Amino acid sequence: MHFYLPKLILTLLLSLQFASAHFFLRYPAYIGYNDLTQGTGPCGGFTATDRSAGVTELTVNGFPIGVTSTHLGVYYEFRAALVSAPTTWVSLTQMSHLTAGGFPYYCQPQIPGIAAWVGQDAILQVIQHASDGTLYQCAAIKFVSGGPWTGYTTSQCRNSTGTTAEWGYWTTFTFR
Ligand SMILES: *[C@@H]1O[C@H](CO)[C@@H](O)[C@H](O)[C@H]1NC(C)=O
Ligand SMILES: [Cu+2]
Repeated sequence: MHFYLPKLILTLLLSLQFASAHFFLRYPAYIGYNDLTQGTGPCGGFTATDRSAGVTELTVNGFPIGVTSTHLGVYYEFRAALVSAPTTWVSLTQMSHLTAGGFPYYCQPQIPGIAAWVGQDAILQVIQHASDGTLYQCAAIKFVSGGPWTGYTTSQCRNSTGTTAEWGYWTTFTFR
């Protein structure tokens, strides 16, 4: 029976890790998601310049960022970098503080792009400041002219009932 105890513990640990789940991008498509490495910047353990999961074209005059999250009351940062300068991150908005709801769905439907980057290979980064740390997701993107794009589906962009948020700059975070 000695052999069963380690296996049971391993199974329990794996299910706990799965249950923690953090957050992931619904739109645009992420470069990669790994619960165990999500705290590693800039892209949660994945290479920022990786284009292998596909490139999403985002209208520069407005596009959605939609996430699924297991955390309440978090702060989000939405940033972008060029593939040619993948460590220079530019904020697309102020920080977004979810004051209610946002679990499990949160979407900001009109994030502004960077007009000077239209046509260039770029990276979108979403940072979630959560009770269990700073978590990262990235997407391989390219800004295109036009927008705001409103043709998204609810599986790409939706809010949970009662979601409220405020924009601002915060240097200290209060977690729930
Ligand atoms: C989700 O809720 C936030 C906060 O109220 C709001 O700014 C945003 O527009 C909502 N998203 C959608 C898709 O309605
Ligand atoms: Cu978490």
